[in-house]
Amino acid sequence: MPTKHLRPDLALYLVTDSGLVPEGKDFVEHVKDAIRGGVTIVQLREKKLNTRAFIELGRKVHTVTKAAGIPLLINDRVDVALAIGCEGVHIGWSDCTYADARRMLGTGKIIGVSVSNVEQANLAAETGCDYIGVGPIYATGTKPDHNPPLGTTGARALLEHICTLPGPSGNWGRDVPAVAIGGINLNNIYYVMHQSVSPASPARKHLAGVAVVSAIMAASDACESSKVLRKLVDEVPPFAERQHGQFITGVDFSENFISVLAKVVTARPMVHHITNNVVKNFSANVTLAIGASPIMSEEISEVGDLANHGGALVLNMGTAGKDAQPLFLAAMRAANARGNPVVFDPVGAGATPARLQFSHLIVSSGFCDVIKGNESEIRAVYGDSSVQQRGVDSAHNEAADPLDRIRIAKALALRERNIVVMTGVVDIVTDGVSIFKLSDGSHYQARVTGTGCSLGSIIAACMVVNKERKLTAVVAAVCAYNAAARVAAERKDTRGPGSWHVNFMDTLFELRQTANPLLERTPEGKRWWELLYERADRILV
Ligand code: 3NM
Repeated sequence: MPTKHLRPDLALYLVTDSGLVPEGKDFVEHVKDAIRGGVTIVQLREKKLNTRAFIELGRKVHTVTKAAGIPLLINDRVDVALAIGCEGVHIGWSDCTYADARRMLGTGKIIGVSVSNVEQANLAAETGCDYIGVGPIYATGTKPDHNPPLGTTGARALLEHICTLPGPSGNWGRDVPAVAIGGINLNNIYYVMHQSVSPASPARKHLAGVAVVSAIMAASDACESSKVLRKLVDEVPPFAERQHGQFITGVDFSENFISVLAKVVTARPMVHHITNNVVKNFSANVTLAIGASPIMSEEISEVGDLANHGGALVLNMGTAGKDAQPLFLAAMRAANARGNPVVFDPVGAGATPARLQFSHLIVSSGFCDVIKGNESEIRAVYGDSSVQQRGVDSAHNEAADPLDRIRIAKALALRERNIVVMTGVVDIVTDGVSIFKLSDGSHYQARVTGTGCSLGSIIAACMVVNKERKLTAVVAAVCAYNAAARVAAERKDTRGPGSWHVNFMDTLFELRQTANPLLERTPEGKRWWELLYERADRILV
């Protein structure tokens, strides 16, 4: 085999398990079909075969892979690889050592190593192996004795660590191709590929591809499954089509944000809400007032059809119990698959372990374009263990450390590659690169239930009509909401929360026709919005 295989294409890496092939299918034909579908490298992993049978099977598979011009590796068994004369081996930490494998195979063969944690990464770096398999990303029944799952967050942290390891070449960690493995299938490839890398990290490391066993071996049509998987690996996910974290200048922002509300009226986007019982009516009315179209369905069988309308999705876990999880996940995945913006409101995430777990499940199972919450909720989603909320109100005192609020919002946005809205007396909106500090609205917002949750509705509607500039859309939405709250509070006929509520709705309705209040200054002469920092590298927090 030519040496090009020393830098193998790991885009779709098939690891075999003949025990999973559907009844009536021939194993070698199944592998051949998978290669026709787009598999770029094969690892023969057969734990139950004796040596002779393993070699015989290996020879047959090698004929197929050679014909296709792709490498064949053998799991664990260097002797089998030598007997077949294939392109290399993959080893774990109970198999023969890298040094022994290299001595036996020589320099012209590929040796890949499994990496599940920092210790193994450090050891793998010392070997200078040709590629690494990082996993398991998710729990999997295919390897019952697997290490604890990393999730996309754990994988990202591990990849960033690997990126910094010099290894024998000095650049080993940056250059070594990494493939993710464990529980990967067509429902989660997008997230694995997209969220395991943080674009703003100085030590970012992209995955070279994914490795799968059951998603291909157990498929009734290996060619078709491989085609779909390969397409998902190669494609930019619909939810990530627009570049995240572009610098926004004050001028760029001013020129675009006023038009956002007008576009909502023209396009009348649908906003599918899965929200809490307390605010359904209010949120539906806010959505109507700004000119968008609300739907409050909680029917799991129609999430795909609703997503086909191309609107946005609001997920608010305010009163959601464990039973609601499948609905939340199905709706999020349907929206993600179509690139519809998703706003996640982790209500009370820091209040109980069940809510915390729910919020982490949502964030790790899909892509939320916006995570909107008060300081305690954002801290909880970020993983700050000092958070203990009482009820759903924030337990944090904003004045205590305003820079720390910004630091957390920015860190979460960078980690999730999305936009974070941290509400409070001062609202922070950031994509991790540009950071906006937004003027407060009215004290009535804290006195009328649903005002926090319904902010998600307007954010969602504005993003649908401004997908190219999501951050501008989100800032415009929050500005408009706060401006309406303030203008309503200042009306002469506002006597308390009840009349404010009515006037707030009217003001939102008026804003959609003329966004003029947003062009004016607040009564203190401030702008409604203030661009705090324009570039992440200039941010000291
Ligand atoms: N190695 P499936 S997980 C072979 O974490 C293997 O190193 C793993 O199977 C690791 O794609 C795994 O069916 C099994 O989940 C992956």
